[in-house]
Amino acid sequence: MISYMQMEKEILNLIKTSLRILIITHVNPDGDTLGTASALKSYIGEKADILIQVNDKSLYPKMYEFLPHINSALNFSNVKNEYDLAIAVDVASIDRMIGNARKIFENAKNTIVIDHHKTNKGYGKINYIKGSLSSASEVLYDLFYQEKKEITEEMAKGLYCGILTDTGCFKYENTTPKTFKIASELANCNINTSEIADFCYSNKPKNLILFQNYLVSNAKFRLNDKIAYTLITKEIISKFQATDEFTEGICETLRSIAGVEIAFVLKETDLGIKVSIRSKNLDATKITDKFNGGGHRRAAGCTIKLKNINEALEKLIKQAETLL
Ligand SMILES: [Mn+2]
Repeated sequence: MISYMQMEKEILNLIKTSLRILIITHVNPDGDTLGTASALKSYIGEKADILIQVNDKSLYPKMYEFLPHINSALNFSNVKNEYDLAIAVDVASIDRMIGNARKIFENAKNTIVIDHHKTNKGYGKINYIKGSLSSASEVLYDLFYQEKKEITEEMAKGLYCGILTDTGCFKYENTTPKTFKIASELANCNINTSEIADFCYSNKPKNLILFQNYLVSNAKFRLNDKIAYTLITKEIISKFQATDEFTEGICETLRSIAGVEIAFVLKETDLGIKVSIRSKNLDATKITDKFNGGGHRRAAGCTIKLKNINEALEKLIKQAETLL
């Protein structure tokens, strides 16, 4: 095992010596993967591109378009295989890279993984993974700190967005004194923190709110209300013309109910039933481990290879009962 310090040196060196660099975000991109990618591109400059794993620009979560460079990011239809360094940010496993993203990553001469998922086993040449940090953005801040490079306003915007969204506005238990300290440093870089919060949280499509309210009012409960869940069928998705970003936050709402220990959101997809889990005190990865998923103690996910959503639900509840 090489030390973090050695890794930091090697990463900074690879960034300097590589000619073409591709920064890759995870599928269903969120504020952390996009914020980290944006900040890293701001740092590297011209010779780096960002790949967001969608077929077309209309599928980016629109609220994050305020981030520098996200508007000009590549997608599956216009990315070329011409990079000598590929950097995955916030991508917990190589399975979170699909289509040509994975091919380009595997073909690159050098590969770096920058992440904070405890379940990340490391699939790059350099695996800069810090499982105790709140967000990939916090990990990237550590790298910049080592370089003793001044954080520009552009870089700060991305890093702050990643930290804000992955800590649920500094509410989750991944928020440490160090997180606040970094947030304070970033706030000193001339960014407008209240405006960033508005972009992330007060800028949602109308249909998203209607869709989420529908799902919350159709939530069901088990085990004396310790388990809460809601089911997203293909029918509901088409009724509200819901994109992936529409489901963000529903599971947190269910978990926020008094007495609920664990919340599930199940969604029908072509690959099977996609599951999000949020918990209060239980280790959610103990459930997702059974289905080849991953994540964090209080926020995890997996895809159950079944067609029937109710069948998948019963499997999950059975696992949850063993923990409760
Ligand atoms: Mn993250």
